[in-house]
Amino acid sequence: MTLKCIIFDVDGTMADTERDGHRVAFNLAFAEKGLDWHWDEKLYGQLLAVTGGKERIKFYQTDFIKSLPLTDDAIKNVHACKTKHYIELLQKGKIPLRSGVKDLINQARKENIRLAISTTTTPINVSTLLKNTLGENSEKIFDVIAAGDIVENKKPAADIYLYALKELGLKAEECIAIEDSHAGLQSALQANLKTIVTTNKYTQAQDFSHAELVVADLTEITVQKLTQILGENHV
Ligand code: XBP
Ligand code: MG
Repeated sequence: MTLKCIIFDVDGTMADTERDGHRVAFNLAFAEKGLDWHWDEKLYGQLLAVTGGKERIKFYQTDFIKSLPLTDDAIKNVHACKTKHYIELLQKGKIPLRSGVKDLINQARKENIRLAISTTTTPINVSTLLKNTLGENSEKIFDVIAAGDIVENKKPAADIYLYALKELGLKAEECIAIEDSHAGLQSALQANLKTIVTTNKYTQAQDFSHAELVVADLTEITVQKLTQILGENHV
């Protein structure tokens, strides 16, 4: 099969957004909303077991503080405040792309390989990250940006990747997914996508069985390598 599209995850894959981005934004929102919550690096690493910021707040209530001070509407309100703070961090240029991401994107464009995004994060977080790392109109580089609440079930469910494939009009066999976490890998695998994993501090010890390749970053990954991987086990 010819490689037709590379589908990127965002958080932890395109950029190391969690520890110094989302986590900081959550804490700024908690303070602004008068909540005496503080998610330190270690606790946040545990909370990352649940994808989706709103779902993560709910998880913190049920499994950590074991009380439900915030209703679903209140969670939405706190999360909107967090997104505001996260975008400000991105606009200050605080979160660069990870090594190798820009080169791989440029290579794919040169070889007319399509690009897409499948992420759990809120859509405006994606557009702001792209604008502040790849330039004002860089969203147009991606034929499909599948993000956040556009699907009912977040990663590890396959929904976001199945949605992206449908919007792309491509079969899973024509694409490669690039992920950073166990949940993201499961999501891509359940959509029958061959997947490369690029690890980060929060995910390096997770289970990446059935990933085609696990790398520390994308500097070694070329379009040619991805094409080879897609063609392997060619029946
Ligand atoms: C990572 C997530 C997101 C972010 C927070 O998404 O699980 O929820 O942690 O963003 P991915 P929101 O790895 O799929 O890019 O608060 O906007 O959900
Ligand atoms: Mg991720």
